[in-house]
Amino acid sequence: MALDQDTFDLLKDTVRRFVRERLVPAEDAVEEHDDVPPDILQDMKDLGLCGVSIPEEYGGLGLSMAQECEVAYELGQTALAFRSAVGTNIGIGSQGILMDGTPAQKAEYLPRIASGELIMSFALTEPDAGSDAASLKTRAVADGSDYLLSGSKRYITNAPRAGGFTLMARTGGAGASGISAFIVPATLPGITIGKPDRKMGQRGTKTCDVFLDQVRVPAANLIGGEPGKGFKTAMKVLDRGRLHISAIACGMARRILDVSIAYAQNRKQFGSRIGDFQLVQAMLADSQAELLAGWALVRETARAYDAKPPGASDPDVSMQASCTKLFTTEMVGRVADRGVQVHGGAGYMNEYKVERFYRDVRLLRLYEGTSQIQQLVIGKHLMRAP
Ligand code: COS
Repeated sequence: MALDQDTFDLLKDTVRRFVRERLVPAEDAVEEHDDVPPDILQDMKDLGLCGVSIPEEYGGLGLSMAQECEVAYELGQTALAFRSAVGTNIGIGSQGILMDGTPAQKAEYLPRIASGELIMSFALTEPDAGSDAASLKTRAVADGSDYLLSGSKRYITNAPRAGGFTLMARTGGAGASGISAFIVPATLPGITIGKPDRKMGQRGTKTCDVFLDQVRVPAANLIGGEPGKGFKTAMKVLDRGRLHISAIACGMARRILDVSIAYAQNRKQFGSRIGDFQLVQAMLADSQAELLAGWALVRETARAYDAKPPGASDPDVSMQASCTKLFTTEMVGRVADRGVQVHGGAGYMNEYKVERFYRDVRLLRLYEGTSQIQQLVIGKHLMRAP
């Protein structure tokens, strides 16, 4: 699946202009009100951003992973809350249905997710199951032609905005093979949305707990129609998500570098622009080199991702996706740290964008698998090699 090159070039150009002309000027409002203005969210939906990863037959734009990463790179160059508002529809909320859903599930949900009419969240994490996702406790007990779901989910991105959840629950015994994935409409009786989380950064992104108390979900909403497949679905979704986050990390590194260069060109000390001092140039140069390396890695891994059969998992590609997330999210952390350093004392002041971005990028090393989980995935893969 891929959009033809000419149409894609047009789309990318439109997104780039939209980011510069519409989103960047709204960054301060997002920070101040801790929300994405509804008219901007609507514009993002109208641009088709909720459906970039969904095939055209279901109303999406049908981008390849490589093309999606190019779009994510553009979206990464502004407050990360904008990307987050549509990010679960693009990735972790929709892809389980696309990869493993039945034809009826795809036909029912994907068009509404692609248009943004339905905001879909991904509910895997729980209070006692974060990195150790296979230990999740939310139970789904068969009851006639339904399942009854009870448990709690934590830090669920977009839950306050969501019309539905791709939700992992335990239908069988302990471990990964006892987990199933469900499509759970947010309006079902027994679902309670918790208070919005107060976070270090990324103001305007919405996360909270989701509680389920004997929520009656039709068996028809079991993704793929077969229990016990949910953990693998979640892992495949995360492989893809990790690449998307990597592209976002590179986009944000680009933005931080741009604001740091602009500052170094304007700020004068000792009678010169600070950017004329070699010690400042060294910081900018390190960030530029690391950004180029990270972005090349994203493009190469996205190419490998697109080369495998759609929806299939390939341990080599999973390992590469983990390498890419590990490198790029750690890289943007270093770029942000240097960005603050280039700004000197001003970099610690919240009227400078770099202070905000420094806090915002910290999350990238945590969600969709911490850096340490990426190291584990890579290490395990290497130790399996013959
Ligand atoms: N694609 C498809 N299948 C996968 C897979 C992948 N990327 N990764 C693992 N699996 C399969 C394994 O092949 C195994 O299947 P079999 O039992 O048939 O062999 C099964 O899933 C269990 O895998 P494994 O034993 O490796 O699972 P672990 O419990 O050791 O967990 C980690 C693996 C730690 C990698 C996983 O729990 C993880 O990614 N944790 C982080 C969760 C996360 O990212 N949370 C963020 C939430 S969204 S913000």
